[in-house]
Amino acid sequence: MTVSARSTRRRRAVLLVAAAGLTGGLLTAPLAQAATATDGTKTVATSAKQAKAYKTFDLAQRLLKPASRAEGRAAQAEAAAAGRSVTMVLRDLQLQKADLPADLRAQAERFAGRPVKAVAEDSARARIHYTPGQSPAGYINQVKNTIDAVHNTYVARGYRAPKPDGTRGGNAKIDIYIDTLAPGLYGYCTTDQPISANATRFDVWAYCVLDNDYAGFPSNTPIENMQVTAAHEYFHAVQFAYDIAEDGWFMEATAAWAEDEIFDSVNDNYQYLRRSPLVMPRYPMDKFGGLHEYGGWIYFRWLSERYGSDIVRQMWNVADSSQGPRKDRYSTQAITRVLKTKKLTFPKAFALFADANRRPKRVYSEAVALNYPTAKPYKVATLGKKSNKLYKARLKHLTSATWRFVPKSGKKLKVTFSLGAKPTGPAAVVTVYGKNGSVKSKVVKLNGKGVGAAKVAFKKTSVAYVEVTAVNASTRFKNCFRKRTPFTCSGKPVDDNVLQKVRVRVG
Ligand SMILES: [Ca+2]
Ligand SMILES: [Ca+2]
Ligand SMILES: [Ca+2]
Ligand SMILES: [Ca+2]
Repeated sequence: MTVSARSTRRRRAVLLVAAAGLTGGLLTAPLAQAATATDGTKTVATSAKQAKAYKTFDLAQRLLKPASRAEGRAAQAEAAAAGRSVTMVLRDLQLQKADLPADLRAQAERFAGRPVKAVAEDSARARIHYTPGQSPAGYINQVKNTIDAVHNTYVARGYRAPKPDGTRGGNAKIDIYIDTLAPGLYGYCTTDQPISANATRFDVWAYCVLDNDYAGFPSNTPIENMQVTAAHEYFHAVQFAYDIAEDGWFMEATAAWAEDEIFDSVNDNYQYLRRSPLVMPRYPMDKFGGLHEYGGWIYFRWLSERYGSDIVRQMWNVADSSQGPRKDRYSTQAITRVLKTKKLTFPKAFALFADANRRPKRVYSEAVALNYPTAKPYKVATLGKKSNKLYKARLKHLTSATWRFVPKSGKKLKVTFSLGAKPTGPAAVVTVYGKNGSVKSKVVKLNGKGVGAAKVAFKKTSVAYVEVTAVNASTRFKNCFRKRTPFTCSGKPVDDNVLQKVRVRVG
């Protein structure tokens, strides 16, 4: 198989995956068949493919141009339940457009196209389009200043600027349209750069739409909502200059992470921690849907606080598609590559992250102020002298389990591990929480079979408890870009439910 054929297939599959889970109300079999008939030139067209494209079309239409407030709210709930931001729905629409019949394609261009506005004014970095009288006094200047500041911050940090769009919107600057969005919609960035069905590079320009006033949103001030939307959405515009077809969880998690990099005091991304590895450690970190892909921002925050925030830019550089399929990597490949430059394997870093999440208030800079949540341990047991117990778990990929052992008697706790062979991504950390507030962690050395041991203090006079955290940090996926899964590379995880055994003995 040639590289370009592989790439073509992979991207086509991505687009199908992206729409999985949506329930398009208008979708019917006859429509899908009609699409097939209209689009007779496509050799690879299938009704399943067109059905996906039609679902995306349907959801995008109800999100952007709802027939009623109720329909708009229902569409937003549907998109949110499937974990889809408007930006991601429109990305999928753009990537799937070739699968729509010509009349629907034309309709999509009308409802998802650039809004038409009376006035255009340039800021240093962007062109702002608006209708006079639709926004509060001073708002347009605030948008100009915000977009310029956001743009300058990303570029100063070494990110690519959004790609020039020729003369669309009047000049090559990125266009920001101020529109009266459907209630509940914060804004979005999308592209109208054509992407052919057999494209192998996915670096495209962007344009963005922001609300006219951000009035009536449940939390934060209108200006804060404009700022945090600009930071998040403009980061998508930056991502598009690398790879608009990158893994969805990686796009959303790093965009939610970026909100804090620009407007650290707004903390809108705090709400997603409920759907993050902090609170749900046994839910695969890369699983797209149900807002979990936003919750993944905490992983990039942990990496940033530990290794500096440039680490995320380094990862996007590796994920870049603009040099073609031979250099293009997907999310976990890019992360692994960059971690290696920090002398870390993916499993070791994931185990350190999982262990750190046991005590967020001692780890994350904002955890005390914002009251970051923590998960309960997987299991808690009190152990005394001569205790000898075996614990088992079957973890999915990119998840962890933590056992907490409380001393009743004895001096030392010996923990032996058998976590599965090295390619299945095992790693473990043992942490002793002292009664005086001390915390001592050690990464367990595992051999090629995933076998290892650790011995730690366990006297009840000085030790409050010991926590043993084991991870399945497998990043092996089968049939990348061919399966329709919500995981990395839309592939099938290879190492889910590997048996992991932890034996504890008190001496
Ligand atoms: Ca432009
Ligand atoms: Ca509004
Ligand atoms: Ca913050
Ligand atoms: Ca990529």
